Amino acid sequence: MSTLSYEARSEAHSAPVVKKLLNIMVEKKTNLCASLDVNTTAELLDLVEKLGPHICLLKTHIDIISDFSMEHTIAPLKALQKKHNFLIFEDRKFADIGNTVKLQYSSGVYRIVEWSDITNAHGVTGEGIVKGLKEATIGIDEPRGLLMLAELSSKGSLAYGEYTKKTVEIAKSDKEFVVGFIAQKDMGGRDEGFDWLIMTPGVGLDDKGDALGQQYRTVNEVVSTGSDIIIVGRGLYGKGRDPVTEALRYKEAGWNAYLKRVSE
Ligand code: 5BU
Repeated sequence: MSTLSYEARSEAHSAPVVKKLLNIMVEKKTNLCASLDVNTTAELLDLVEKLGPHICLLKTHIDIISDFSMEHTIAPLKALQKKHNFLIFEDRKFADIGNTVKLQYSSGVYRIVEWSDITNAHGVTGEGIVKGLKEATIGIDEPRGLLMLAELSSKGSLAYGEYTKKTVEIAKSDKEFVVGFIAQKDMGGRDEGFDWLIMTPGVGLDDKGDALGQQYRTVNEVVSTGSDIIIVGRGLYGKGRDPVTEALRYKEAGWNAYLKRVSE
């Protein structure tokens, strides 16, 4: 795993979207990504307004929003992004042939490529998925990055061993566009000149999991095994929780775990 500081990694990195993200992390002293799986635009914007100052990244599942529109959801979200300085990661988990994912990324109702800095894809369909998604970014002015899904947090996940290794191989096919992994631990690559970002969901300080197969690990566990960005959802906004209080708690835990890792 990387024991370099986020500053050093930003300076050396070749992908503009990674530089941008690492710089935000350094500036705001946070490696917290808020994962906001809420049903309405109002709830989403309200949480983003509150949590914006404490996060480096906002993770969305935009197809959960029942009253979605580019005008009333995305435009105000982009304004909040500008105000609070974070990147957006649509957790779309693309998983089709190159030609289809290119269309899914760029068109339809959501036009994800137009507003989301980062998105992700499964390796199951092979290398064409990276090429297809990359083609959709042609003509987009802002830098875009892709994460490959190397491992999942859920119980019984099939993404391990050989599958994970092969997914890492797919990531090597495009050094500029594939910027890292959704994974539970470091995926190596530094000896071959890759400095992938590891983003980790399934992080919770108070719960062990949920009734539908989610499994939580603590902030210290995931950062000490290589996670660069902690993805926290219901730990922040779950029933009875005050999102700002929790965001500050996870932000501090994440930053301290990072400082500990780089000092060792
Ligand atoms: P939670 O409320 O912190 O459990 O939400 C976790 C989020 O991360 C949720 O949006 C999932 O879709 C997402 N997720 C995950 O939990 N585990 C994974 O392995 C992947 C994504 Br990939």
